[in-house]
Amino acid sequence: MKLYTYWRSQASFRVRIALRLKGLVAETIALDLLKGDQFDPTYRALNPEMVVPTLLDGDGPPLVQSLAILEYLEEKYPQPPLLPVDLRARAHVRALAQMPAMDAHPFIVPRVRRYLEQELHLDEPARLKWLRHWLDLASRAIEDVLARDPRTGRFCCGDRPTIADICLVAHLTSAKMLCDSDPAPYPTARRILDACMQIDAFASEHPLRQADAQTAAPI
Ligand SMILES: N[C@@H](CCC(=O)N[C@@H](CS)C(=O)NCC(=O)O)C(=O)O
Repeated sequence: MKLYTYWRSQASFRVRIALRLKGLVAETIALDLLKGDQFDPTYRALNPEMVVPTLLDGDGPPLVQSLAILEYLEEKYPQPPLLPVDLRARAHVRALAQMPAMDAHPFIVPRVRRYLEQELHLDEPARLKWLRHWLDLASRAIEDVLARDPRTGRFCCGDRPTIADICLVAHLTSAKMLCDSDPAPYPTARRILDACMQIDAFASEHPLRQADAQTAAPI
């Protein structure tokens, strides 16, 4: 397996955690999104959206879109499971995963930040305000769901990590790194983040522990 990744990428972080939880090892190929490696024609042939992650597994076509990759890994390598058994609980976990991944993350990706800066000429404080707004809005909604749902346990749904936890950890980590957003106002989400970070698959794939983070330009 080969994984095209970027140290600070929230979507790549999701896939790195899932691979580790499943005990799978992928060779990682780091792209520098700030330098524009994603626009290289060779990479574009693999991933026409010019985004990371892309996963190559065997000779088949490239796998793209992190949530689709998580579902692919779940179906191909079912142990340990990253979705609960109960049908309603599966929908609940998928919904919790989609809240940050689909309703917040698209607002904060590099191409949107570039557009705000280069086309709309927003200064850095205004761009940070934008990031905080969308990230905190999702954190608030996720906290409200987690705090009131009886299925919330040590993790987002019960006592083993699922794709909801993967997406929550990636979201809160991005919020901290990109705009110093503090998880303290979201106590349930923060408690789950702490529980996840005690698991090696989460901790060892943290963006700051990636080899390409060491050589990266300051944020
Ligand atoms: N929905 C996609 C998002 C992919 C995405 O936007 N990735 C970002 C990094 S987290 C990226 O590669 N951005 C490149 C750019 O915006 O130029 C997924 O979950 O895989």
